[in-house]
Amino acid sequence: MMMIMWLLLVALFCKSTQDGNGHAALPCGPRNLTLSSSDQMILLTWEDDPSCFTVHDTLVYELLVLIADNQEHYEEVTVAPDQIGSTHLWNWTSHLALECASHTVRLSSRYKNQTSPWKLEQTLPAVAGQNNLEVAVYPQDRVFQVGSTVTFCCIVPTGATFSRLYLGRYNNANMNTTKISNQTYALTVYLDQPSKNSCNNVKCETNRGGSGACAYIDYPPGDKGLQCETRTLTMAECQWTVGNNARLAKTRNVYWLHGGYKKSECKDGAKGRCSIEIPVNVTEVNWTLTVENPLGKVELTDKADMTRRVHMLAPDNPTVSNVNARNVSLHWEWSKAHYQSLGITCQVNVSYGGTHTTSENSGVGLNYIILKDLIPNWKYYAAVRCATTEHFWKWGDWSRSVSFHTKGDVPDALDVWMLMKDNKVVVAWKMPLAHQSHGNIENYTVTWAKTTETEQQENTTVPHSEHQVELSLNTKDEYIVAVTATNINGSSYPSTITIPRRNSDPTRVPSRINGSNGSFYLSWSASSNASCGYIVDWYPTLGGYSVEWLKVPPNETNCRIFSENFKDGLRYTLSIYACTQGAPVLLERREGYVKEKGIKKGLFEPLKWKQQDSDVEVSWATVSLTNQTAFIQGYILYWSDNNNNSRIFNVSTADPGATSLTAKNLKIGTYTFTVKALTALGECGTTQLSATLNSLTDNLIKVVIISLASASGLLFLLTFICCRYWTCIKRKVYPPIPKPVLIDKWLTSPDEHIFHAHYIDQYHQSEADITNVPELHYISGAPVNGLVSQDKVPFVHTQTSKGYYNHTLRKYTPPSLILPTTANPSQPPSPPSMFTSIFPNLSYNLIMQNGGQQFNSDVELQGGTSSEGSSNGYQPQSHPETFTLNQAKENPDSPMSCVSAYIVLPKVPS
Ligand SMILES: *[C@@H]1O[C@H](CO)[C@@H](O)[C@H](O)[C@H]1NC(C)=O
Ligand SMILES: *[C@@H]1O[C@H](CO)[C@@H](O)[C@H](O)[C@H]1NC(C)=O
Ligand SMILES: *[C@@H]1O[C@H](CO)[C@@H](O)[C@H](O)[C@H]1NC(C)=O
Ligand SMILES: *[C@@H]1O[C@H](CO)[C@@H](O)[C@H](O)[C@H]1NC(C)=O
Ligand SMILES: *[C@@H]1O[C@H](CO)[C@@H](O)[C@H](O)[C@H]1NC(C)=O
Ligand SMILES: *[C@@H]1O[C@H](CO)[C@@H](O)[C@H](O)[C@H]1NC(C)=O
Ligand SMILES: *[C@@H]1O[C@H](CO)[C@@H](O)[C@H](O)[C@H]1NC(C)=O
Ligand SMILES: CC(=O)N[C@H]1CO[C@H](CO)[C@@H](O)[C@@H]1O
Repeated sequence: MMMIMWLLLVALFCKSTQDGNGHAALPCGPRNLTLSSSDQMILLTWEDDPSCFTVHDTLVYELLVLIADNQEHYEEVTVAPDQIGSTHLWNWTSHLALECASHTVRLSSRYKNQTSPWKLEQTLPAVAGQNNLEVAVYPQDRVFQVGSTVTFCCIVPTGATFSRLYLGRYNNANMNTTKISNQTYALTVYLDQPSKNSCNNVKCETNRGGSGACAYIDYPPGDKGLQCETRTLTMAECQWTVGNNARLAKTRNVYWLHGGYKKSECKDGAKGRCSIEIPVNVTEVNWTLTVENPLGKVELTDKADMTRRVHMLAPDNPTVSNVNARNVSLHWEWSKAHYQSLGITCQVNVSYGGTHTTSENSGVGLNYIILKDLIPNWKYYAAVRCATTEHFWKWGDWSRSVSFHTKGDVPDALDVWMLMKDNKVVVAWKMPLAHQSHGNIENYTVTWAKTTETEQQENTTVPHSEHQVELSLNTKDEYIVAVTATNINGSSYPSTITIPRRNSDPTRVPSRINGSNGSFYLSWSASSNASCGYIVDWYPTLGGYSVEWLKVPPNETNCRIFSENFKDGLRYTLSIYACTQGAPVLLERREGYVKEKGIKKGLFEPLKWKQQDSDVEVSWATVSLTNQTAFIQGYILYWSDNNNNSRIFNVSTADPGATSLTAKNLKIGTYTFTVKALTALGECGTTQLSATLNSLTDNLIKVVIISLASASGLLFLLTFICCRYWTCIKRKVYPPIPKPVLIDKWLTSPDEHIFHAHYIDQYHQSEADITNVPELHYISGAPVNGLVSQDKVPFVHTQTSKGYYNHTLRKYTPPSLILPTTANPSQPPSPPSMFTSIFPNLSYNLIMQNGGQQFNSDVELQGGTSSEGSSNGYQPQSHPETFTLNQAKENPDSPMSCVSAYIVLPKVPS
């Protein structure tokens, strides 16, 4: 481009020279040329020679700029005929600072392709002449816009050698250094980054030292978003976002704010805010902000009425007065007189802990608010802020926070409930929470009376640490119980609950419930009784009287129960009551686990076993609920032959109440028996037993030997008695002694048996009751059972259950059971039958006695290794007192009446 221009110039020159030589020179030309400069701009003015007034055609001025004798720029300025005679202005901006090199302008005119002979030339010399002694860099302290390309120059003193010219904190890739003359070097830089904090240094280094200049690189003003408001109603406070030239803005931006007829210079404009007095009697004002810097200028406006832009200051000096238990009043002051005539809405934030509540009130010059619904004896913080009611603009600043403590009060009424379990009545209440107690609870008072005799009240006081009390109430009466909590301020309103008659409460079999996600979900059918809703309560089925409850509104018939006290593997009883005006009515009862847990190993310890022919009955005690960490659905018995354990057999029952299982058709040998409980979680509670089965013949031999020994013993006894009472026998040759054939009679007194079975069943937990029984009952039961059970062998072999036990008790309980309690005498049977009866009787004994005694006899007899079993059997016989007593009260029809007759006769002869 430059080249083309240059060629053009040369051509023109040649032409004009030619013309000059070949044609008569035109008199028209420029005169009074002046050359001046501003920064890097050359300003040129000139006039037309008076001879030009004769020209009635377009006049052309040719301008040529030379930098350090090199042609740099050529331009033609056309002057229209009507403009001839005026002063002409022309300007041109050099890429180089004018100080760096001499700038020469040549001016000539041309008219009708004829160049004027008048050529004017003026030169702006370089600042640094040939004789400067210092290194100099230009331009100095200039502001440049980011994105522009600028040229710096360095003038080297005569004799010095240039080494380097660069812009500090800039990437060298953006810089090119060129040589302009022997002593002048130029640096061209593309400015892509703004200066940081201060200017960038342009440095020039030579072998005789260096020098530099400061260059500010920044953006034109970028401020925006002017918004004005007022806080005092006298000053408008305007804010805006300062542009990204904040660094330059601080030093070079000039801010002016106009509003109506007011004008204000913003000294701190770089902070983005400025204030100006609000003009009087002007409603809507154009608020204008002008920002200017060497790179540019912006104008921002915001049209607004300041009465609609009130941003109130914080209320002063908030204070609390009239502090009561549930309300206080909060006052504050206004420092600005203008506010007192303003319609104000104030918002109070009342807080405690993480809880916040707000309340609002309005009024002209509002300066107080009453805070209601506060919690007694509670510490609060309050702060207030306000805004204009009409033309709400924004909330003002929050006042300082003020704290206060409400006065105490009596506690809130308690949440009371009851628990009726194990014939106990427990009245429980929920501990009042801090916001319910309104002061430290000192104690609780429980008052109760029969609903029929409410004037006869009883009461008890419970310390504050307790939250339930057991009452001893008559089960046949309905009671009303009231509980109050007392703190230093007095007692709460009494909360009452009606305790129903207990005996009227039918026993219900609870249905099962399974928890999920650590909770129970309950739903029930609506009850017309439930006038005040429902109460759901729950407690561990075993142990303790800690009850928890939940109240459910009448329109709901389901709920989910959570409790932090829930434990996995613990059975809970859940009850649903209808809330009525009187006593709560039990609707449903459930039992279940939040989450079932596998039952631990050894659940059935100690396992017992008993061989019956080729069968083995493995039995265990009823599984205690305490050990049931899951519902037991049944049991399974596995067995395997230890010597030939290739196969494992099993038998199972789905009866959770079963206490034995029978393995059938076993061979002689050692077996391992394993009993497991069946639960929803699988088989668990594994308990093992190893047993060696004897051949049946061994048992038979034992039975025969024992029977023989017993028979001979009895024979001996009879002989002894006969010898002793020989005379008597002699005298009473007749009547003949009746045979003991009336065993049947014992069996046919079912009433007694049933009663006794029942008795035992009911009190089997009591050791005392049982320990009185065993010996007598053992013997006397033996023969009967022996006789009968022999016929009923299959019965014994069936898998046993509770039902089975009850059954056997009723059917086979020997009359002797009645002995200890009813003192009904029963004759010991003949020895042989007693002995033979021992084996079948075992199961019976097991039932009747809960102690370890029967276990011993059982096992030993089974194993056939102990003599204790038989000694047990013999004991009653060696007990003369019992014997005679029985005889004395003997029924004459009884098989042994013969003997008793002999004994009694001497005393009461017939
Ligand atoms: C330079 O000339 C342009 C027109 O050519 C004009 O708009 C501008 O104002 C002039 N600048 C100065 C500083 O005279
Ligand atoms: C002036 O010169 C131009 C080209 O140099 C030419 O086109 C034009 O006709 C000439 N005008 C006169 C009046 O000679
Ligand atoms: C510039 O330097 C060259 C060689 O260094 C020299 O020949 C020339 O005369 C110098 N020009 C001026 C104007 O001093
Ligand atoms: C410097 O010179 C190189 C190559 O001569 C050119 O590509 C680059 O654009 C120049 N940089 C500037 C800032 O002029
Ligand atoms: C404002 O207006 C009121 C009445 O409209 C007038 O009395 C008062 O002088 C005015 N004030 C100014 C400063 O113009
Ligand atoms: C405010 O400025 C707008 C343009 O920005 C103009 O139309 C309006 O007339 C001005 N109003 C006043 C009161 O100056
Ligand atoms: C219960 O607390 C009240 C209030 O402090 C007290 O007056 C009363 O004596 C207490 N009763 C008992 C039994 O401690
Ligand atoms: C205004 C001004 O300087 N005018 C001068 C222009 O030049 C002529 C001579 O060339 C002077 O006579 C004027 O005074």
